[in-house]
This record gives sequence, structure tokens and C-alpha cells, in this order.
Amino acid sequence: MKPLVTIIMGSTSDLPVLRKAADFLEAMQVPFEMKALSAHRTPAQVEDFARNAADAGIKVIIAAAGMAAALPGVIAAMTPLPVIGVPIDSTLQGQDALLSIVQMPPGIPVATVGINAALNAAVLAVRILALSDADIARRYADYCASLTEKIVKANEQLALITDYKYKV
Ligand code: RP5
Repeated sequence: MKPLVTIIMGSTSDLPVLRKAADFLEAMQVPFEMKALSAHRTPAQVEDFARNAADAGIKVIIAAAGMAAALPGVIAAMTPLPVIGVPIDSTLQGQDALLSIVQMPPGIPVATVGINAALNAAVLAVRILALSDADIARRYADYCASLTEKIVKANEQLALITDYKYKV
């Protein structure tokens, strides 16, 4: 089984956040790999990964980092693949990482999700893959239906609350 998605993080200290992305890809039966590489501490290895990812069959890269979060942008500069950036709340409530990742120069985009929003990064990756994979598209449609069902059930529960005099 060859990975379609790489989850790459600046440090294994980011792993607790990235687990949500891994769990979702697992649930969608999308083959993925995980790596910890740093744009500042291991720049040569980051370049090696980024320049070879497309040829290795990777379709989407989820890149997460905290602080002066250069990793997603540096990877985006060295691959034609879509890169989804996850700012990690490591310092300054993640504002530093958010701005580092989202403010890319024209021509080199990083699709940036919210601070620590690893699940949304994986959902976006699945949406991209679903464009050309009917099985993934079907599983994703089932997931969306389950979200709708959850809200329908929540409203049924709200309707059962009867201990307010003015609730109609
Ligand atoms: C970033 O620095 C990492 O992505 C992490 O969020 C932060 C701290 O890294 P460690 O010092 O915990 O390895 O590069």
C-alpha cells in the first residue's frame, strides 16, 4: 500500500494535534505516512522529501508546525502538490504559526486551516482525493451524512427539554 497523503510535522511535540488528522484518514481508508522534519533543524531532509513527494505517488501534503512555522511554505516552494498547513499552538496561542503559514507570497499557496485544526486539514485532503477516487468520495459522503444525522439527533434532544415555562 503506497501512501497518498503525507502528514509532516515540525516536531513530534506536534503529534497530539496531528492525531486527529491521522484518525480521519484511517477512518476514510486513505493510505498515509507520518514524518517529523523541521525546516530549521533538518532543512536538507525537508528538501529531499518535498522534491520527491510527487514522484513517490503522494497526492496531498498536510504540513504542521508551531512558532516561526516555515515548514508548510518551504515544502510548498519545492513541490507542485497541494499543501495544507496546520498552525500549531506552541507559543502565542498559535497566532505566530498562523501568520507564518497563511501569509505566503503570490504563486506559492498553502491552504491554511485553523490553529490546531488538524481534522479539517484531513477533511480537505480527503475532498481533494475524492475528486478522482469514487470509493473515497463515497466514504466521504457517508461521513457528511453522519454529520447531518448528528445535528438532527441533537435537535430531537433539544425538543425533549420541557423544564422551561416559556420554551415553546
Ligand atoms: C516547531 O517548533 C515545531 O513544529 C513545534 O511546534 C515547535 C517546538 O518544537 P520542539 O521544541 O517541541 O521540538 O518547529
